[in-house]
Amino acid sequence: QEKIYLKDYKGPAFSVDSVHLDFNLNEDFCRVRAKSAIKQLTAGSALHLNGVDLKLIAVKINGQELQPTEYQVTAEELIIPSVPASFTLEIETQLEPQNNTSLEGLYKSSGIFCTQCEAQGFRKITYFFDRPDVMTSYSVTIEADKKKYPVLLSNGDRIKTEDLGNGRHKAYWSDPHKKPCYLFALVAGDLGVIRDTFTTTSGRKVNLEVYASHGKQDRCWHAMDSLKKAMTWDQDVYGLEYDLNDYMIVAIDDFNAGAMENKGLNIFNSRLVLADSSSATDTDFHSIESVVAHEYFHNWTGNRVTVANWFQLSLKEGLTVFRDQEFSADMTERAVQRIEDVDALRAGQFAEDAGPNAHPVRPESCMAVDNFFTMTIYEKGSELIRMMQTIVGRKGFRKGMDEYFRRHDGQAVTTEDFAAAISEPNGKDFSQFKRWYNQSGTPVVSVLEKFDAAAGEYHLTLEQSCPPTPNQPTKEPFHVPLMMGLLDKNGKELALNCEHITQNTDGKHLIELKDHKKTFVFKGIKERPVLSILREFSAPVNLHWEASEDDLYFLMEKDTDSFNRREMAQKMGLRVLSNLIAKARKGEALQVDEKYINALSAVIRDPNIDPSFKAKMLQLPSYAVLAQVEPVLDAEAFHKARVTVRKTIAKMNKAALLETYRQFHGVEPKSRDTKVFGHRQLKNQALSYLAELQDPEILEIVNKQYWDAQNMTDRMTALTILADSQSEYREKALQHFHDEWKNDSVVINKWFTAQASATSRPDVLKDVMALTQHPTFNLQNPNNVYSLLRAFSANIVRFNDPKLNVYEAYADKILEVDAKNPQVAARLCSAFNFVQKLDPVMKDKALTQIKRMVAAPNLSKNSRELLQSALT
Ligand code: BAL
Ligand code: ZN
Repeated sequence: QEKIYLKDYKGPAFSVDSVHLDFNLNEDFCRVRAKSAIKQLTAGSALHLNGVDLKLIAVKINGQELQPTEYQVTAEELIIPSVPASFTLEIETQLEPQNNTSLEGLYKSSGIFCTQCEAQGFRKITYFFDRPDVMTSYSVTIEADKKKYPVLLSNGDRIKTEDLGNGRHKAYWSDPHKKPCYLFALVAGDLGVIRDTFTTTSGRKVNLEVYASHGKQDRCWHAMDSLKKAMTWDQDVYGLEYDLNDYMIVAIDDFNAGAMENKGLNIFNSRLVLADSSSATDTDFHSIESVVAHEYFHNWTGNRVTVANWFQLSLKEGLTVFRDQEFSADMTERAVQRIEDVDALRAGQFAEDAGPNAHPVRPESCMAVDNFFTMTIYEKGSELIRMMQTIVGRKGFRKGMDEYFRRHDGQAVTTEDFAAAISEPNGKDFSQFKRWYNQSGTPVVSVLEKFDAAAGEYHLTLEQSCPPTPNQPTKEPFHVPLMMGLLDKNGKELALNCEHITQNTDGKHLIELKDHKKTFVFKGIKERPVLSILREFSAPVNLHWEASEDDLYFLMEKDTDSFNRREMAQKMGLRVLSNLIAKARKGEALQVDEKYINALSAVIRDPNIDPSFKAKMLQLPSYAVLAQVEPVLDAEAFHKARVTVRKTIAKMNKAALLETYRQFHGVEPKSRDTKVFGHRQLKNQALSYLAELQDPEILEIVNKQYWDAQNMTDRMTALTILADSQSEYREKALQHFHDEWKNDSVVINKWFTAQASATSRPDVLKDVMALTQHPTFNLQNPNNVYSLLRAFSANIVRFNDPKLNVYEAYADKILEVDAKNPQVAARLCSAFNFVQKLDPVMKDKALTQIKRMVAAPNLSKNSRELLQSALT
């Protein structure tokens, strides 16, 4: 299997003025007729059209059917060596959507026909230029049985629907905006719908529709509200309006990813649409709001301006993640949102960047384009956009975005084009900054401080480096924007008198580190200041800073930057945990540092800290972060250390935690206000700390919360605690949850995850494998696979249990999934990202399984690419 390279990219040799697609949908086959108006851009070019798993029925040029000698069909292409300069091409293909288990192209989910074309699914529908830089206008007709498929949808404007008189009907759609084929969509089925309208600033009345299976309409209103909020926000913040008369969202049960931004017809995984307070947690509501917004924002960043080739994926994904993160920050609490985004970046993307599949935000090569949908492209990509905004300020960034649309609306462009549109109107030079797009790995910035009392000078030396990553042994220095401040002993901001420090248009003080090493001198400093650096996590770097404990505790309490207050709590938490892990590995007794416990106890008892922020302050560093910073991934030692700290905190604060719990428990249980969300988060966190005590009195409270819960957040918190216990209440609660939700394809996934995530139970592997055989589990449903198998691999403690043969059982499942659905299998492969961190025995076990999978004869290129790299 061959790699493709960015350096080989060539623009298209043909353009397509328009395409008409006619679908004839039946139970056992689907006929597709595609009629395109094509022009040669490079004279004498042979026509190469992409197509996979298609049965070709006929090819016509200008109405004349071609003889088989006039074209060639390979496993991946239809080639017509000689074509006129301008011509009409008609292609008829036949597909079997009912047998399409890859969930790419046209397939069936619970009796509904639907499509997923990004990245390369369109080639499973018809032979076409399946590349994003060929943009054309589409008209579509869909014919199907009227009773079984009353709803027939595609992109753009609804033209009409005809009753064909024979029990069948036909819908006509036309999309006025040119688009690449990855944005094509079709849905046909018997669906329920809710409707609303939105009037844009310039007066366009847009019909909004959210479709889901019958009986689920009541759970669609939150998605509808989120859509309207997103439409308003994009007008207010970027002056961007919607450009069609209809905006449709369809919820589908079997969907590889989260959602898809097809023009005017978003198709969503139903877990990211359906929600009410009895079936969805606060976190679900939040995710739905942010993903609905994300897909909506793509209408401009992705659809109106798209990517020239898939190596540029971050052009639209990084930018759109950045936009959805900013939207969420405006809808909720900015500091808390930033903490959550950075936690996710660190746990997932930093691990990816340190593992065998590290790649640049703009990659140079790949085997499977679908493997580009990574946290590096999305989340690190978003950080790159954020750094640009930090450097030019918000106003400057808006000016750059306006320029981006002025230059590139209707085009397929590159990350270079984006950087130019932001930097040029702001008079900034981004030539060094662009290294962030080409160099993989998480840079390290080391901090060295010196205070010269006699001269009244504070010297800050910053040195950057970046560890080697696949194909990139050495790196050039990055352009790193570091937001910073200096505090006096009372926590007051000091005036910064330093010639190299800049203030952006938002009033934030910035060091723009461009050199490998540089010392910044601050003058007029009378007392040793306390440094606060990397405020708001202004760059995706690892900071190496041996700050004193006193300074860390001081900043935890007093920093004016909320992000850094919590960051210092994490930093202290890591020091404490690392110390305990080292002791656990030597078999020594574990005792938690008293100062640390006192600091966290003070946080618990401080009535002036906002509850949602307090919940973040009290979180210990995750296992995923420990796995990165520790030299060896020793699951047992990690678990011992973390549980010891949590237990000690609970023991020292039992009364205060119970008080917190009682203060907020049962208050406004149905409210979805951000404030109430924060209260619930804090009181449930108090409960989960208390549960570490394994005290019968506490378990009774947990059990009561399960049975009395008036919302899913409370119910799931209790179930998750019970599922990880040996409590007598465990089985009854799990059975009840199962019986209640076994027929609900979305909610039952929570039941899988609760069991797969248990860290203290020794037999999680047995539980998980038994669940794969459970009647409610379907290995062909991506949500089932993710919520059970992927959740299990994220359970670092049990997944890497040296006493069990987890890797072998997991590899069996990857192979089973891979045979049906390569994209889903590939997502499971990241479980082996930490292989280099394992001790020799465990590493050997993991590598044996990786080799076994790579040797499997029919392994997909998606899984092969990810696994193979772990061996090199
Ligand atoms: N384009 C794939 C789904 C998303 O990122 O919106
Ligand atoms: Zn996206």
